[in-house]
Amino acid sequence: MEQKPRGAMLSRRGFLKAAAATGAAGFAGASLTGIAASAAQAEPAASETLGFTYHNEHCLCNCMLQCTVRDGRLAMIQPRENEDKRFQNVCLKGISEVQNIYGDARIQRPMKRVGERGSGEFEAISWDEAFQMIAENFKAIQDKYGKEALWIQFSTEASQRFPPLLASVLGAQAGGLNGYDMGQGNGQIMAFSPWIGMFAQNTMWEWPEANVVILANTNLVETSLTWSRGMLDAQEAGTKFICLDPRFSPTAGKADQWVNLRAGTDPAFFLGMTKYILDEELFDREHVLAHTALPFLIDAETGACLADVVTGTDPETGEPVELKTFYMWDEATNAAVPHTAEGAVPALEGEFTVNGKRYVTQFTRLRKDMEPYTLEWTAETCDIPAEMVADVAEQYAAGPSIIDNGVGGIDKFGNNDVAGHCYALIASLTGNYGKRGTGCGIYGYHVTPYEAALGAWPLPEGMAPAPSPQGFYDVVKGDAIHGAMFFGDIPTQKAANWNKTLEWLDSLDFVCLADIYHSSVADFVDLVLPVCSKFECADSVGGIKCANAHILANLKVLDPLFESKSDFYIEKGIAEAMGLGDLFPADGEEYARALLTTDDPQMAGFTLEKLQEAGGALRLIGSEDLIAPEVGFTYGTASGRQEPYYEALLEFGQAFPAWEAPCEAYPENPLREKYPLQFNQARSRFRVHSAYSGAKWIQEVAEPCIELNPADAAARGLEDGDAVEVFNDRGSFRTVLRVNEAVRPESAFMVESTYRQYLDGTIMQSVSNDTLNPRGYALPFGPMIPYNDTLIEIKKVGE
Ligand SMILES: Nc1nc2c(c(=O)[nH]1)N[C@H]1C(S)=C(S)[C@@H](COP(=O)(O)OP(=O)(O)OC[C@H]3O[C@@H](n4cnc5c(=O)[nH]c(N)nc54)[C@H](O)[C@@H]3O)O[C@H]1N2
Ligand SMILES: Nc1nc2c(c(=O)[nH]1)N[C@H]1C(S)=C(S)[C@@H](COP(=O)(O)OP(=O)(O)OC[C@H]3O[C@@H](n4cnc5c(=O)[nH]c(N)nc54)[C@H](O)[C@@H]3O)O[C@H]1N2
Ligand code: SF4
Ligand SMILES: [Mo]
Repeated sequence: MEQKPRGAMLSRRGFLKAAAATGAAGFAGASLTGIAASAAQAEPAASETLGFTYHNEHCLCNCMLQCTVRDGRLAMIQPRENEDKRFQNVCLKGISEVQNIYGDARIQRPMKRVGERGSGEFEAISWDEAFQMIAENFKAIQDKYGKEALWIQFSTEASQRFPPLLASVLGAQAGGLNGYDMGQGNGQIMAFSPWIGMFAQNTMWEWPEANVVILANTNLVETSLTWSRGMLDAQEAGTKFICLDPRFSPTAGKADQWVNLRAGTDPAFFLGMTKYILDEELFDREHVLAHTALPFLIDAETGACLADVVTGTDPETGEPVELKTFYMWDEATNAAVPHTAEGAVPALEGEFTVNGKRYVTQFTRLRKDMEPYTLEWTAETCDIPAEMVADVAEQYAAGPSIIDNGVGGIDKFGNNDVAGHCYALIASLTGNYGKRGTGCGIYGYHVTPYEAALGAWPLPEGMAPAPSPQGFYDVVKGDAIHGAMFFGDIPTQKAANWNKTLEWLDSLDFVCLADIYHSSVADFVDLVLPVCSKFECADSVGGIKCANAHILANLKVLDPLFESKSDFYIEKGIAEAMGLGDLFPADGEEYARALLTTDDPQMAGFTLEKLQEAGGALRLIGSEDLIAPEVGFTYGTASGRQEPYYEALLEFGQAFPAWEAPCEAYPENPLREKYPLQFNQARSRFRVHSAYSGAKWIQEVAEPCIELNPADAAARGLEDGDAVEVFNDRGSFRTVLRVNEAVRPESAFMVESTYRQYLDGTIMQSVSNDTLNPRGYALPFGPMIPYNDTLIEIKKVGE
């Protein structure tokens, strides 16, 4: 998941909160004792040592691990003792690392491609040769085409140890917008102020204060594995969970109510709820008048807001800002008055004439815009009973209610922002935003309100990556890039339609991959480099990060296995070969100390030694309370109110959210005759994206497969266990079929991103849709890749 907005939002608040906490003792001392006690209990034998590290970021858990090394080999993983049991976690994947890090899927040495792209023919070379080869190619490309013609991108998981430096040092492009995970955020963000609105502003620990939590597009119990306790605890406290999912997911199984809507129709469901809430007068009139822009006047014809604009100064940044005064209709004086006018009696609905022009309130327009979305229309569009829509609307409106959206499902459809916009609208309308037990956004990931501001490694002034105006999804469609280095498999993941991406890869002068595992793209690059896992370091420390209200250290458990090196030493090796090695820290310790040098009071007195003594984790000072401060009713929007009417989107017909069908996977698409199945792709508790695809113990319980409803399998003469080909006009891949009633008819389900060696040499991304919604470019996080907005057909291999 993209982290920038979360950091940007949390660092300020976390900072303020820490500053306010006086004399609160950190957890560090206490956890020290805990670690010592647990180590004593474990009574390591003479040949055993204990080491500590943190684990995956991209399962959203960052578990702190205690690792036992026996006779030089990783032998046991346990959760690190923690005073706060919410942070004492491990899962099957973590435990099974004792097998996985030695597993077959590890890249073991630098390898240069000698055969055709995709042939998998490589020859081992030395690190010196590898660094020389990279240096020569990088230099040639940058000399010929300019510095920015080189693309150096880290996958999220690969960037979790030391912050990357190489793209800055070389002035290369480092990757622009994400293209995933932020689609619903695109639609929510503007209602509650810039840079707030993608992640919920409060945390899941507040869920017990809600009567209802709607889980939309999230399979929380698998994709926020260790935080699913937040759901179960709230359920025990009486909170009701309603899960919207076309599939009977594990989360739907744990929820109190399941809405099995058709994929891609979440906006329709919420629009139907909104119309019902308006018709039945279930909205919160007082809240709407006091805290939203819905009473504001807009031009009855054009929809433009009646407003005065002046330029003021942002009190925090000192930057000039546009300040807007909107107008409401005051029923006391029968005149338009500024929205800030004291003592006004604003009209919620109606048409009024101001200076000879006709104006209506936003609310009046809302009623009109929602007219098409009757219960019957909603029921038909979502393929669910009309009563279900009315029932969920009543429960939600009664409140206090929360919408927890994940970033799967609709986020991977062309109409994702409309869904997010719907959440913002319905929350504003029913008073379910601002007060305790209410809210919307992503909760599964962001489980604490704290984020510390780590220090940085100082580079010479102005040394930064080249501006990267495009996301990877656009770069692969152009010819601006001539060489690339990927830390982690970017190409098969960050763009849909693999065959097009492959054409782009073929057009490059040089491509290099640094990865721990033999991920799918490995066979298509010129040079493959072995990276060590988070259990292995050349120095005593290999990474420092902030997560889960702690500063975490990736401490040495083992020396790097095989011939692997850390990403840091690979970057440094390349820089040295290019004569730029002096710009890098000498070693891990020096980098770690730079990151721990900060004036953030939450980290006061934190040193590498203290982290080592404490078993690789120190609780941020003043971070005991995981419930965020009440969100309240003042926002950074133009009016300071909740603003679910997006004037900026008038040109797209989306000032209020309006139904828009998915771009490919909609029922009436004539393409359905050829490709009748919608392709639902999600994540699972058995993997972290592609990671663990090659883990033997995991493979025993979770082999890659595509799942079909029994009716769809029977209609194609397919049986459980058949080898199948999945295809459309973009491409195809092969896998095994499993029949599962949990899958909605007319769709197929698969966990994304298995390595191609487990898909008979094919790539799942071959079929996915790369058509971007042009509106995306006008939205804060850019366009999103509609992976799930994909139609496919399935047949037996060889038929
Ligand atoms: N274990 C593990 N955890 C992870 C990850 C991982 O790889 N492994 N990856 C992390 C990352 S980067 C992400 S993006 C998150 C994603 O995690 P989530 O936000 O939970 O998203 P998904 O798992 O993609 O899909 C969630 C559910 O949406 C359902 N769905 C599909 N289409 C629709 C639809 O149109 N409407 C609705 N309402 N539901 C639909 C799917 O059936 C699925 O059950 O997980 C994170 N957590
Ligand atoms: N078809 C389809 N495609 C999708 C999605 C989908 O639903 N369907 N989902 C999208 C989403 S939401 C996301 S977040 C992305 C995620 O997909 P990825 O970007 O692949 O996920 P990550 O877990 O960030 O990165 C994984 C890669 O980094 C490597 N890696 C792990 N740790 C390290 C390390 O320390 N160093 C180095 N050098 N490499 C390391 C792994 O082996 C793997 O190659 O996929 C997107 N792509
Ligand atoms: S993979 Fe498992 S052990 Fe590792 S961080 Fe995620 S939940 Fe924790
Ligand atoms: Mo993601």
